[in-house]
Amino acid sequence: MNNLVKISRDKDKDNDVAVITIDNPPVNALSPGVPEGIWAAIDEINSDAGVKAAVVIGGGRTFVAGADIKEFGKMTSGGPRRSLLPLLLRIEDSSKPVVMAIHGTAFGGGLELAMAGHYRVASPTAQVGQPEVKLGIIPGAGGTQRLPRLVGVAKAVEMCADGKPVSAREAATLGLIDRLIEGDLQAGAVAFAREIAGKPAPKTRERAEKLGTAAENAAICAAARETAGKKQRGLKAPLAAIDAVESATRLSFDEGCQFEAKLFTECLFSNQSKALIHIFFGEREVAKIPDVPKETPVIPVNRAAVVGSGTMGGGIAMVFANAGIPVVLKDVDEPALNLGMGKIRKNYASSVQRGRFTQAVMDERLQMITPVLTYDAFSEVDMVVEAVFEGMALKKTVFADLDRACRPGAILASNTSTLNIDEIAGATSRPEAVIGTHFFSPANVMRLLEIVRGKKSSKEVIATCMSLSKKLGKIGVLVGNCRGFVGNRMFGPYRREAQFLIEEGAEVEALDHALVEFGNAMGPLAVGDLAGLDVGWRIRKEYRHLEEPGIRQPFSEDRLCEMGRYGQKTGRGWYRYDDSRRTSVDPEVTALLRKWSAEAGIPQRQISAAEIVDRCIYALVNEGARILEEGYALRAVDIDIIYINGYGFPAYRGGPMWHADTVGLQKVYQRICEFHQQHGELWAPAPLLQRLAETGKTFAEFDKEQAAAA
Ligand code: 3H9
Repeated sequence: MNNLVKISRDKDKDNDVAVITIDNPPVNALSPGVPEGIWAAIDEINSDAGVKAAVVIGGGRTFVAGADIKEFGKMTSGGPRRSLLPLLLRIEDSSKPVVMAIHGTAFGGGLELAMAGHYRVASPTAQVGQPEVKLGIIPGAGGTQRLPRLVGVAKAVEMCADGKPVSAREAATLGLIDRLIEGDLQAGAVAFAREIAGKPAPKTRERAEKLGTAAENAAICAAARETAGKKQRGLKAPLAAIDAVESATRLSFDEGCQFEAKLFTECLFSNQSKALIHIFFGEREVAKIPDVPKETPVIPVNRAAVVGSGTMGGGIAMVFANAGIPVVLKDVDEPALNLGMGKIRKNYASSVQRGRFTQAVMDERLQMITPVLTYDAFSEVDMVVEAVFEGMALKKTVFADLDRACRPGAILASNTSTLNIDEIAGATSRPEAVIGTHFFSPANVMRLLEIVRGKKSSKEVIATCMSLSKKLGKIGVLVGNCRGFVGNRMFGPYRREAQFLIEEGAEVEALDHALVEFGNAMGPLAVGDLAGLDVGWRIRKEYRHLEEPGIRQPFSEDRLCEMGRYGQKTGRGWYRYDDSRRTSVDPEVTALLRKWSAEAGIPQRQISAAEIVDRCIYALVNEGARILEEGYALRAVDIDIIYINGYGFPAYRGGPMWHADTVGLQKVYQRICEFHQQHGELWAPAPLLQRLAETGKTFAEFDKEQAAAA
């Protein structure tokens, strides 16, 4: 044993149950030393005649949350399997029965450890799961072999392929948990251990009653492969996980473990796994703001308000209501407010219909939203999010009103997606209370929240918004106040290149297809149609005076807008849509594009999918590098998190900056230099990219250097 694993005796009179406590905060990961400590504890109880049974429990807030992910990058072969697999056999072969006592989470290697015990008991609030696919790997310590033996092949395939946890209650009905323990888990587990002591101890690896027939399993696995192909398009690990679970039904336990090991190792050393692990840590890193320490006081947000009940405002009101925060929703007149509330009701009703939650939950959430026409109730709220039309004059009027209506100390946030937060703050007498909270559409679904720091936003206001984002189920990323902030500023060059390519001869559908094949959720033109082409058109008109003369500008989208083709909402945009929103290529657009390009004198040519991807994705990378150097994003990983959670960038590529690192920055830089020569100044390489490429460094190394210097 060591300081990570402790052994003690239960306190009651018999003193015959040993309690093995794993104590490796914060989540009891199976870091080096933990498997060794458990092994020594199992040896000790086996050689102690006074011990009849043992309980393994996690110290602190959880059982074991899995293998130590930080160790994965250091692995040269096989990873933590080498210490875990033999340990699990050792536990299963223990002559004294071992009861695993689960609270918090038993994830990944944690659940694999639990399944090697002879029995499992759990607190009703615990969760168990094999989330490895989310890290681009599969269970590697026998999970794909023991889980189907306990819960059957269908459930094991589901749990290993989609990675979602199941509650302890469900696990109990599945046979994965033997008893739920209300109250003191350790006391309940010890009592349970005493009940089973002396009885035959079942070894999971020797059980076969739930493995089913080959024919049943073939159909289950085929259906799972089809689902994974659609829902986790492009990801390799879910398919490997299905193969591994299926092997349990045709191979012996030992052979199945060897097969699992081969697939685990292939996944562990893949680019997909490296990218997904980068995202796992990145999602936690973005919460760390160098000059806003963890201890910064936060303002309790118990009541909120939203101004504007349009698509965004209504969605934001739902976000507060869903998190249990009462919210007043204001609009200018009855018809607008009724329309907004109607949309919210429809939205909730469709969730009830799909079985996401019950009618009672819907009613409760609706009651949290109070529609209002005046600012009277605003004196009671702790935070307001303004979500009116995107225009500076209107925003300033609203903020001046808020300044009068809200109590001192309330946070005044704007959902602007492009406008200057400092200028908006200037309309109030309290710029320190003003901040941007840029939600993404649909606000109640998308995880990203860009939190825009104004020059005078106070640290308390920043800390509150960062911590609130978690409560609202969002991932908050702090960004600086530049035009379009981080996400939309990068999206500009990306969509610009998409239009240029179309104007140079690429087909509408071929362009979107190339980027969907790359892994993006949707192509840029289809995204434009979904969001409404008129949104960008209005913004471009507002900023037209800033365009530099003599620099090529795309024109096709503006022309479509001039014709009233705004996208899905008008039935026509880049594509044509029928009443049920089925999409088809519009020959009229193809003809118009050829005509407009000929008039503009743009030579037409065949454009490959590879060029489409390079032009669009490297436009993101180049702008991302500028943003990073100018300090509007704190880290390259922040940009990656923004793109994955707000713009449908494939997580298995790790975000645009990580993707560029993976391709190699020299290669990316060279390609950008070629585009610079061919297409002019818009492609001038970002100085940071040039510097990193020339010194053989990566964006990830840049992040590390910046952190070390801070
Ligand atoms: C695996 O097990 C493979 C097996 O098949 C074995 C193969 C041989 N390792 O999320 P939080 C850190 S793969 C290292 O903010 P929460 C995390 O980075 C693994 N570190 O807390 C953070 O650090 P910091 C399968 C880990 O309460 C701190 O702990 N398991 C690990 O919101 C707190 O984390 C998983 O995929 C880890 N395994 O959520 C589970 N886990 O404070 C991954 C966390 O420095 N973990 N950290 O930023 C989770 O899902 C959540 O952390 C959990 C707690 C739900 C457990």
